[in-house]
Amino acid sequence: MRIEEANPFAYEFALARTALVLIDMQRDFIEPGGFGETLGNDVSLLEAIVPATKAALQAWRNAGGLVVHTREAHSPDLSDCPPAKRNRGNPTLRIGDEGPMGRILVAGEPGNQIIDALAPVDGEIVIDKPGKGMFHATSLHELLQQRGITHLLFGGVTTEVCVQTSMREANDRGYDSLLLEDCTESYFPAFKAATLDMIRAQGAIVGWTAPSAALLAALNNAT
Ligand code: TIU
Repeated sequence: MRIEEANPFAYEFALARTALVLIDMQRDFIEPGGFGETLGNDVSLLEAIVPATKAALQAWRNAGGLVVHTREAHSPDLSDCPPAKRNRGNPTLRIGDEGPMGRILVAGEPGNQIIDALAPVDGEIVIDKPGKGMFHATSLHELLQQRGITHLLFGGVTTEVCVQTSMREANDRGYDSLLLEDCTESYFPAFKAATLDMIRAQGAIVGWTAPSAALLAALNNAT
């Protein structure tokens, strides 16, 4: 398959070798009362990408593509949360503190669940990651290698933090990655715009970007 409209040039992928990766579409970042809000952010901005992300997920599922969901999640004893991460800044609640949706950024808590609209279904990979990047301290690279995955389509939040970190990690591991422009968002619109630019600069130094409609069209044309 080929996404002609991708930037900085056309992106080619084989369905069987490609995974759709949705980064951290969890209540902690998207709903009030979670980690995103404790850091001082207006979380309402992030909701806007849910319809396009849901449509891309549905089309990808219909095509039979592999789906990966990640969650930024720490174990309840916080043994995988470095003090530097927990203690930085001046949030209203820190990682592990009790908040309105349970303990902040802790696995299994209500706030740590992926939002209902994008909830994983049987057969999809769900990765709890203690870092910003999806390969740090996870088994994801091995799981993708076992399945012969070479290409990754990304959506999720936030663009310049967990999404960009994961794309850079993927780049160094040899994956060809494309970020779906309307399926990712930041609390800072200028940071989203800058991230899209820096990903595709210098001849796709990190990867490609494209609107999700271009992916849907490629999938439609293939059937
Ligand atoms: N704060 C922020 O923009 N993001 C994060 O802390 N994690 C993710 O991006 N998932």
